[in-house]
Amino acid sequence: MSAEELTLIEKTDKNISEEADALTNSDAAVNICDADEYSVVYERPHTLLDVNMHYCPGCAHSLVHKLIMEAVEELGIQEDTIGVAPVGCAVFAYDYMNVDMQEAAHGRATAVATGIKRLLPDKYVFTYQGDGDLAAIGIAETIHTINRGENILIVFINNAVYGMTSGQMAPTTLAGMKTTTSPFGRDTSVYGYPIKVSELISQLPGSFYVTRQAVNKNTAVRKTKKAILNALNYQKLNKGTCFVEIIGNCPSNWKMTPLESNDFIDEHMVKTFPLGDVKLPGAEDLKQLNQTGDKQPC
Ligand SMILES: Cc1ncc(C[n+]2csc(CCOP(=O)(O)OP(=O)(O)O)c2C)c(N)n1
Ligand code: SF4
Ligand SMILES: [Mg+2]
Repeated sequence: MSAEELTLIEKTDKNISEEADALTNSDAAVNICDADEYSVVYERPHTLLDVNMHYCPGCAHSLVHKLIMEAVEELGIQEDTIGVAPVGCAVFAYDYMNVDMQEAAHGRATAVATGIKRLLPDKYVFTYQGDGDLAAIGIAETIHTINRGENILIVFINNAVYGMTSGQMAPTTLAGMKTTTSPFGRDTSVYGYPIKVSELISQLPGSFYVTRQAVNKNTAVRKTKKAILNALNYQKLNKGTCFVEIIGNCPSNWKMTPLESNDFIDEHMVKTFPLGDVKLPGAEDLKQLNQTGDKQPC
Protein backbone atom coordinates (compact mmCIF):
# COMPACT_ATOMS: atom_id res chain seq x y z
CA MET A 1 0.00 0.00 0.00
CA SER A 2 1.40 3.40 -0.98
CA ALA A 3 2.09 6.21 1.50
CA GLU A 4 -0.69 8.19 -0.18
CA GLU A 5 -3.25 5.44 0.35
CA LEU A 6 -2.21 5.06 3.99
CA THR A 7 -2.72 8.76 4.65
CA LEU A 8 -6.16 8.53 3.07
CA ILE A 9 -7.14 5.65 5.40
CA GLU A 10 -5.88 7.55 8.45
CA LYS A 11 -7.89 10.60 7.41
CA THR A 12 -11.03 8.55 6.89
CA ASP A 13 -10.61 6.90 10.31
CA LYS A 14 -10.16 10.31 11.90
CA ASN A 15 -13.34 11.56 10.21
CA ILE A 16 -15.32 8.57 11.43
CA SER A 17 -14.18 8.95 15.03
CA GLU A 18 -14.87 12.70 14.98
CA GLU A 19 -18.40 12.02 13.69
CA ALA A 20 -18.93 9.42 16.40
CA ASP A 21 -17.74 11.85 19.12
CA ALA A 22 -20.04 14.54 17.77
CA LEU A 23 -23.01 12.19 17.87
CA THR A 24 -22.25 11.01 21.41
CA ASN A 25 -22.03 14.61 22.67
CA SER A 26 -25.09 15.85 20.82
CA ASP A 27 -28.37 16.66 22.60
CA ALA A 28 -30.09 13.91 20.62
CA ALA A 29 -27.68 11.30 21.98
CA VAL A 30 -28.12 12.58 25.54
CA ASN A 31 -31.90 12.34 25.19
CA ILE A 32 -31.73 8.80 23.81
CA CYS A 33 -29.65 7.76 26.83
CA ASP A 34 -31.86 9.53 29.35
CA ALA A 35 -32.77 6.87 31.90
CA ASP A 36 -36.19 8.50 32.48
CA GLU A 37 -37.17 7.56 28.96
CA TYR A 38 -37.08 3.87 29.87
CA SER A 39 -39.23 1.73 32.05
CA VAL A 40 -38.43 -1.84 33.05
CA VAL A 41 -40.56 -4.28 31.08
CA TYR A 42 -38.77 -7.48 32.02
CA GLU A 43 -36.41 -8.62 34.75
CA ARG A 44 -34.86 -11.97 35.51
CA PRO A 45 -36.70 -13.41 38.52
CA HIS A 46 -34.71 -12.97 41.71
CA THR A 47 -35.38 -16.62 42.44
CA LEU A 48 -33.13 -17.57 39.51
CA LEU A 49 -29.46 -17.28 40.41
CA ASP A 50 -27.40 -14.92 38.28
CA VAL A 51 -24.95 -17.52 36.97
CA ASN A 52 -24.21 -18.98 33.56
CA MET A 53 -26.05 -22.20 32.82
CA HIS A 54 -24.37 -25.21 31.27
CA TYR A 55 -27.20 -26.02 28.85
CA CYS A 56 -26.75 -26.11 25.07
CA PRO A 57 -28.14 -23.20 23.03
CA GLY A 58 -31.85 -23.72 22.42
CA CYS A 59 -32.26 -26.28 25.21
CA ALA A 60 -35.66 -26.24 26.92
CA HIS A 61 -34.25 -26.80 30.41
CA SER A 62 -32.98 -23.25 30.94
CA LEU A 63 -36.28 -21.71 29.85
CA VAL A 64 -38.35 -24.04 32.04
CA HIS A 65 -36.07 -23.31 35.02
CA LYS A 66 -36.85 -19.64 34.52
CA LEU A 67 -40.60 -20.26 34.28
CA ILE A 68 -40.68 -22.26 37.51
CA MET A 69 -38.68 -19.60 39.31
CA GLU A 70 -40.91 -16.83 37.93
CA ALA A 71 -43.94 -18.71 39.25
CA VAL A 72 -42.30 -19.15 42.67
CA GLU A 73 -41.49 -15.45 42.79
CA GLU A 74 -44.96 -14.36 41.68
CA LEU A 75 -46.62 -16.58 44.27
CA GLY A 76 -44.21 -15.28 46.94
CA ILE A 77 -43.26 -18.78 48.06
CA GLN A 78 -39.47 -18.76 47.67
CA GLU A 79 -38.84 -19.51 51.35
CA ASP A 80 -41.43 -22.28 51.32
CA THR A 81 -40.45 -24.12 48.16
CA ILE A 82 -38.31 -27.24 47.95
CA GLY A 83 -37.25 -28.70 44.61
CA VAL A 84 -35.87 -32.14 43.86
CA ALA A 85 -33.31 -32.29 41.04
CA PRO A 86 -32.94 -35.32 38.73
CA VAL A 87 -30.09 -37.15 37.11
CA GLY A 88 -29.93 -36.06 33.49
CA CYS A 89 -28.95 -32.80 31.83
CA ALA A 90 -30.83 -30.94 34.60
CA VAL A 91 -28.70 -32.53 37.31
CA PHE A 92 -27.33 -29.09 38.24
CA ALA A 93 -30.78 -27.50 38.61
CA TYR A 94 -29.84 -26.75 42.23
CA ASP A 95 -27.10 -24.42 40.98
CA TYR A 96 -29.64 -22.25 39.18
CA MET A 97 -32.80 -22.23 41.26
CA ASN A 98 -32.58 -20.10 44.38
CA VAL A 99 -34.84 -22.26 46.55
CA ASP A 100 -34.05 -25.19 48.82
CA MET A 101 -33.08 -28.12 46.60
CA GLN A 102 -32.36 -31.80 47.11
CA GLU A 103 -30.61 -34.07 44.60
CA ALA A 104 -32.12 -37.51 44.03
CA ALA A 105 -30.64 -40.67 42.57
CA HIS A 106 -31.64 -41.44 38.98
CA GLY A 107 -35.42 -41.96 38.79
CA ARG A 108 -36.03 -41.57 42.50
CA ALA A 109 -37.06 -37.92 42.63
CA THR A 110 -40.75 -38.53 43.37
CA ALA A 111 -39.87 -40.95 46.19
CA VAL A 112 -37.55 -38.32 47.69
CA ALA A 113 -40.20 -35.63 47.22
CA THR A 114 -42.74 -37.86 48.97
CA GLY A 115 -40.52 -38.01 52.05
CA ILE A 116 -39.93 -34.25 52.04
CA LYS A 117 -43.59 -33.36 51.60
CA ARG A 118 -44.77 -35.80 54.29
CA LEU A 119 -42.28 -34.36 56.77
CA LEU A 120 -42.93 -30.75 55.76
CA PRO A 121 -46.53 -30.66 54.50
CA ASP A 122 -46.68 -26.86 54.47
CA LYS A 123 -43.88 -26.58 51.94
CA TYR A 124 -44.42 -26.42 48.18
CA VAL A 125 -42.54 -29.43 46.84
CA PHE A 126 -41.75 -30.13 43.21
CA THR A 127 -39.62 -32.57 41.25
CA TYR A 128 -37.94 -31.72 37.97
CA GLN A 129 -37.28 -34.76 35.77
CA GLY A 130 -36.44 -35.82 32.23
CA ASP A 131 -38.02 -38.69 30.34
CA GLY A 132 -35.15 -41.10 30.96
CA ASP A 133 -35.30 -40.28 34.65
CA LEU A 134 -39.09 -40.28 35.06
CA ALA A 135 -40.39 -42.64 32.37
CA ALA A 136 -37.61 -45.25 32.24
CA ILE A 137 -35.68 -45.93 35.44
CA GLY A 138 -38.22 -44.01 37.56
CA ILE A 139 -41.51 -45.18 36.05
CA ALA A 140 -42.36 -47.30 39.12
CA GLU A 141 -41.75 -44.39 41.50
CA THR A 142 -43.76 -42.10 39.26
CA ILE A 143 -46.79 -44.36 39.11
CA HIS A 144 -46.78 -45.24 42.80
CA THR A 145 -46.23 -41.65 43.90
CA ILE A 146 -49.15 -40.44 41.82
CA ASN A 147 -51.27 -43.45 42.77
CA ARG A 148 -50.78 -42.46 46.40
CA GLY A 149 -51.91 -38.96 45.46
CA GLU A 150 -48.85 -37.30 46.97
CA ASN A 151 -49.45 -33.58 47.21
CA ILE A 152 -46.51 -32.52 45.06
CA LEU A 153 -45.86 -31.05 41.61
CA ILE A 154 -43.98 -33.15 39.07
CA VAL A 155 -42.40 -31.18 36.21
CA PHE A 156 -41.62 -33.63 33.42
CA ILE A 157 -39.34 -32.56 30.56
CA ASN A 158 -40.02 -34.87 27.65
CA ASN A 159 -37.35 -34.39 24.98
CA ALA A 160 -37.70 -37.95 23.64
CA VAL A 161 -34.07 -38.89 24.34
CA TYR A 162 -31.54 -39.49 27.09
CA GLY A 163 -29.99 -36.07 26.58
CA MET A 164 -27.16 -36.15 29.08
CA THR A 165 -25.69 -39.46 27.97
CA SER A 166 -25.66 -38.44 24.27
CA GLY A 167 -29.08 -39.14 22.90
CA GLN A 168 -30.03 -42.76 23.45
CA MET A 169 -33.60 -43.96 22.87
CA ALA A 170 -35.98 -43.15 25.71
CA PRO A 171 -39.45 -44.56 26.46
CA THR A 172 -40.86 -41.41 24.83
CA THR A 173 -38.79 -41.60 21.61
CA LEU A 174 -41.14 -41.23 18.64
CA ALA A 175 -41.87 -44.17 16.35
CA GLY A 176 -39.30 -44.05 13.57
CA MET A 177 -37.15 -41.44 15.34
CA LYS A 178 -33.40 -41.86 14.99
CA THR A 179 -31.34 -41.89 18.17
CA THR A 180 -27.87 -43.18 18.95
CA THR A 181 -29.35 -46.55 19.97
CA SER A 182 -31.95 -46.63 17.18
CA PRO A 183 -29.85 -45.39 14.25
CA PHE A 184 -32.40 -46.67 11.72
CA GLY A 185 -35.33 -45.17 13.60
CA ARG A 186 -37.35 -46.59 16.52
CA ASP A 187 -38.90 -49.84 15.35
CA THR A 188 -42.03 -50.23 17.46
CA SER A 189 -42.23 -53.97 16.73
CA VAL A 190 -38.93 -54.38 18.57
CA TYR A 191 -38.81 -51.48 21.06
CA GLY A 192 -42.48 -50.81 21.71
CA TYR A 193 -44.36 -47.56 21.41
CA PRO A 194 -43.65 -44.14 22.90
CA ILE A 195 -45.21 -44.01 26.35
CA LYS A 196 -47.72 -41.20 26.81
CA VAL A 197 -47.05 -40.62 30.47
CA SER A 198 -49.61 -37.84 30.95
CA GLU A 199 -52.45 -39.94 29.54
CA LEU A 200 -51.27 -42.95 31.55
CA ILE A 201 -51.11 -41.25 34.92
CA SER A 202 -54.29 -39.26 34.37
CA GLN A 203 -56.08 -42.59 34.84
CA LEU A 204 -54.83 -42.79 38.42
CA PRO A 205 -57.26 -41.37 40.98
CA GLY A 206 -54.30 -39.78 42.78
CA SER A 207 -53.57 -37.38 39.91
CA PHE A 208 -55.31 -34.03 40.33
CA TYR A 209 -54.10 -31.84 37.47
CA VAL A 210 -52.33 -33.17 34.38
CA THR A 211 -51.31 -31.06 31.42
CA ARG A 212 -48.90 -31.23 28.50
CA GLN A 213 -47.28 -28.05 27.25
CA ALA A 214 -44.26 -26.89 25.23
CA VAL A 215 -41.84 -23.96 25.10
CA ASN A 216 -41.12 -23.72 21.36
CA LYS A 217 -42.98 -20.46 20.79
CA ASN A 218 -44.22 -17.45 22.74
CA THR A 219 -47.79 -18.62 23.18
CA ALA A 220 -46.59 -22.04 24.32
CA VAL A 221 -44.22 -20.46 26.85
CA ARG A 222 -47.04 -18.40 28.32
CA LYS A 223 -49.29 -21.46 28.64
CA THR A 224 -46.51 -23.43 30.30
CA LYS A 225 -45.95 -20.66 32.82
CA LYS A 226 -49.67 -20.57 33.61
CA ALA A 227 -49.73 -24.35 34.06
CA ILE A 228 -46.81 -24.21 36.52
CA LEU A 229 -48.41 -21.35 38.45
CA ASN A 230 -51.70 -23.20 38.72
CA ALA A 231 -50.05 -26.48 39.67
CA LEU A 232 -48.04 -24.90 42.49
CA ASN A 233 -51.11 -23.10 43.74
CA TYR A 234 -53.16 -26.32 43.78
CA GLN A 235 -50.85 -27.73 46.47
CA LYS A 236 -52.86 -25.64 48.93
CA LEU A 237 -55.82 -27.93 48.30
CA ASN A 238 -54.03 -31.20 49.14
CA LYS A 239 -56.09 -33.07 46.54
CA GLY A 240 -53.40 -35.07 44.80
CA THR A 241 -50.45 -34.90 42.45
CA CYS A 242 -50.07 -32.20 39.81
CA PHE A 243 -48.19 -33.21 36.69
CA VAL A 244 -46.91 -30.70 34.14
CA GLU A 245 -45.32 -32.38 31.12
CA ILE A 246 -43.34 -30.08 28.86
CA ILE A 247 -42.20 -31.11 25.40
CA GLY A 248 -38.59 -29.97 25.56
CA ASN A 249 -36.17 -29.09 22.77
CA CYS A 250 -32.90 -31.02 22.67
CA PRO A 251 -31.28 -29.52 19.56
CA SER A 252 -27.90 -31.15 20.24
CA ASN A 253 -29.13 -34.73 20.29
CA TRP A 254 -31.80 -34.15 17.67
CA LYS A 255 -28.90 -32.87 15.54
CA MET A 256 -30.71 -29.66 14.64
CA THR A 257 -30.37 -25.95 15.10
CA PRO A 258 -32.49 -24.48 17.89
CA LEU A 259 -34.92 -23.05 15.31
CA GLU A 260 -35.23 -26.39 13.55
CA SER A 261 -35.94 -28.01 16.89
CA ASN A 262 -38.88 -25.60 17.41
CA ASP A 263 -40.34 -26.76 14.10
CA PHE A 264 -39.65 -30.40 14.90
CA ILE A 265 -41.89 -30.09 17.94
CA ASP A 266 -44.75 -28.67 15.89
CA GLU A 267 -44.32 -31.04 12.99
CA HIS A 268 -43.56 -34.29 14.82
CA MET A 269 -43.59 -34.30 18.63
CA VAL A 270 -47.12 -32.95 19.09
CA LYS A 271 -48.55 -35.60 16.76
CA THR A 272 -47.64 -38.26 19.31
CA PHE A 273 -47.84 -35.98 22.34
CA PRO A 274 -50.74 -33.58 21.77
CA LEU A 275 -50.58 -30.39 23.79
CA GLY A 276 -53.27 -29.35 26.23
CA ASP A 277 -54.88 -30.24 29.53
CA VAL A 278 -55.37 -33.95 30.14
CA LYS A 279 -57.06 -33.73 33.55
CA LEU A 280 -58.45 -30.64 35.22
CA PRO A 281 -59.61 -29.94 38.79
CA GLY A 282 -63.37 -29.83 39.26
CA ALA A 283 -65.35 -26.63 39.80
CA GLU A 284 -65.85 -27.50 43.48
CA ASP A 285 -62.10 -27.78 43.99
CA LEU A 286 -61.48 -24.42 42.39
CA LYS A 287 -64.22 -22.89 44.53
CA GLN A 288 -62.43 -24.19 47.59
CA LEU A 289 -59.20 -22.63 46.36
CA ASN A 290 -60.91 -19.27 46.07
CA GLN A 291 -62.31 -19.69 49.57
CA THR A 292 -58.79 -19.98 50.97
CA GLY A 293 -58.63 -16.25 50.29
CA ASP A 294 -55.90 -16.69 47.71
CA LYS A 295 -56.59 -15.43 44.27
CA GLN A 296 -56.19 -17.96 41.49
CA PRO A 297 -53.17 -16.94 39.45
CA CYS A 298 -55.21 -17.26 36.28
C1 LIG B 1 -28.57 -45.55 38.18
C2 LIG B 1 -28.12 -44.82 36.94
N1 LIG B 1 -28.33 -45.39 35.75
C3 LIG B 1 -27.94 -44.75 34.61
C4 LIG B 1 -27.34 -43.54 34.70
C5 LIG B 1 -26.86 -42.85 33.44
N2 LIG B 1 -27.71 -41.75 33.06
C6 LIG B 1 -27.41 -40.48 33.42
S1 LIG B 1 -28.50 -39.37 32.79
C7 LIG B 1 -29.35 -40.60 32.02
C8 LIG B 1 -30.55 -40.29 31.17
C9 LIG B 1 -31.09 -38.92 31.33
O1 LIG B 1 -32.11 -38.69 30.40
P1 LIG B 1 -33.33 -37.80 30.77
O2 LIG B 1 -33.86 -38.15 32.09
O3 LIG B 1 -34.29 -37.89 29.63
O4 LIG B 1 -32.74 -36.33 30.91
P2 LIG B 1 -32.21 -35.33 29.79
O5 LIG B 1 -30.73 -35.41 29.89
O6 LIG B 1 -32.75 -35.75 28.48
O7 LIG B 1 -32.73 -34.01 30.22
C10 LIG B 1 -28.80 -41.84 32.25
C11 LIG B 1 -29.33 -43.10 31.70
C12 LIG B 1 -27.13 -42.98 35.98
N3 LIG B 1 -26.56 -41.78 36.12
N4 LIG B 1 -27.54 -43.65 37.08
S1 SF4 C 1 -28.01 -32.36 25.43
FE1 SF4 C 1 -30.13 -31.71 24.99
S2 SF4 C 1 -31.19 -31.72 27.00
FE2 SF4 C 1 -28.97 -31.75 27.36
S3 SF4 C 1 -28.36 -29.60 27.63
FE3 SF4 C 1 -28.02 -30.12 25.48
S4 SF4 C 1 -29.95 -29.55 24.42
FE4 SF4 C 1 -30.36 -29.64 26.63
MG1 LIG D 1 -34.65 -36.63 28.08
